[in-house]
Amino acid sequence: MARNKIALVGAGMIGGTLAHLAAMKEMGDVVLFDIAEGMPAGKALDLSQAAPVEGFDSRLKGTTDYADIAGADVVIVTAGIPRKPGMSRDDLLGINLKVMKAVGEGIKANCPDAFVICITNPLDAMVWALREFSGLPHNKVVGMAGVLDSARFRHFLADEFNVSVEDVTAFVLGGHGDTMVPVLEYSTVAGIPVPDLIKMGWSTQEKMDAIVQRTRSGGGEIVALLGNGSAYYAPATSAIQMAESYLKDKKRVLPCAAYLEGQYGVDGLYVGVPIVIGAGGVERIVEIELDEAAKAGFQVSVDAVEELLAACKALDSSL
Ligand code: TXD
Repeated sequence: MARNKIALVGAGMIGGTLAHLAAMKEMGDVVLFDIAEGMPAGKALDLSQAAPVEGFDSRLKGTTDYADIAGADVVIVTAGIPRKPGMSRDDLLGINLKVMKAVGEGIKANCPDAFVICITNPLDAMVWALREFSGLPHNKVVGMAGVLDSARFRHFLADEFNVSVEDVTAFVLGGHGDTMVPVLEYSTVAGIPVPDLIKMGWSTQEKMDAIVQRTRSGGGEIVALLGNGSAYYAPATSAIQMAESYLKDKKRVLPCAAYLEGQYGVDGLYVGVPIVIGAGGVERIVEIELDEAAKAGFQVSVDAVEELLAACKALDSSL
C-alpha cells in the first residue's frame, strides 16, 4: 500500500511543527508548500536529516509549486499573514481572503479528494472561504480551533485539580478564543462533571471562572510572552489529531469548526461544535441540548462569525 500524502500549505511556525509531527508519527510523506522561496525546501531538508536519528521513513519535500500537492490525502492550511501593528481587521481579512482563494484553487486543481483542515485566522471565516474557493464538499473541509481551546482548558483544569491531563475531558463550543463557550456540565475528570467536583470541594466556581477566562485569552497570553509570533506547538498537535482521526478512520469526537445545516439552529455557517471525524470526513455533528447560558454564549459566537462573513462578502464579490 502506498504511503499517505500530507500537504502542508504554509510552512511557517505551525507548518514546520506539523511536518515534524507528521514525519515522527510516520503518518505519510510530507509536502511543505509556501510562497517563500527556499524556506520550505530548507525545512524539508532539515527534517529529512532528523530521520536517520529518529528512524522515521517519511519522505519530505519543500516546494513553491502547487503541482507538488497533487493527490494529497490530507491538506493542512496555515498560509496567511498575522495581524501587524496599525493593520485593521479588514486589512487582515482582505489579505488572508486572497490567500484562501489561491490555496482553495490550488487544492481544487490538484487534490480535490483531500480532507482539508484550515488553521489560518480568523478561523471561522477563513475555513468558510476556503471551502467556497475550493468547491470541496462541506464534510471534507473543517477548521481547527476547538481541539486547541479544549486542550488549553484541559491543561489548566488538570493543573488546578492536580490530576493527569489524560483524565480531564473538556467540552467547548463556539468560535476560537474570545467567543469560546466551555460547557462545564460536560467537562469532566474521569467522568465526574466539573460542577460535581466543585460540590466535592475540589475547586470553587470562582477558580473555574478564572480558568475559563484564561483559556479564552490563551492565544493572547502566548503572543505576549513570545513577543514575535503566536502559539505553534499546541496548534500543530491539535490539527495532527484531527488528521490522524481521518487517516486511521478513528472516529474521534473532537470540537472543530464544522459546516452547520440547521444543527444548533444555524444554517450555512462554520461554527465550533463537537463532530465525529472518520474516513468519511465529518461523519456526524454532535448536537446536544444547551441550557440558556450556553445558548446565549453560542449565539455570540454565531453573530461574530456572521459579521466576519459579511465583511468577506463585501471584500470579494465572488463570494
Ligand atoms: O487555533 C487556531 N486556529 C490558531 C490559528 C492558533 C494559532 C495560530 N493561528 C493562525 O495560524 C495564525 O493566526 C496564522 O493565521 C496561522 C499560521 O500561524 P504561523 O505561526 O504558522 O504563521 P507563520 O509562521 O507566519 O506562517 C505562515 C506562512 C508563512 O511562511 C508565509 O510565507 C505563508 O504562510 N504564506 C503563504 N503560503 C502559501 N500561499 C500563500 N499565499 C501564502 N501567504 C503567506
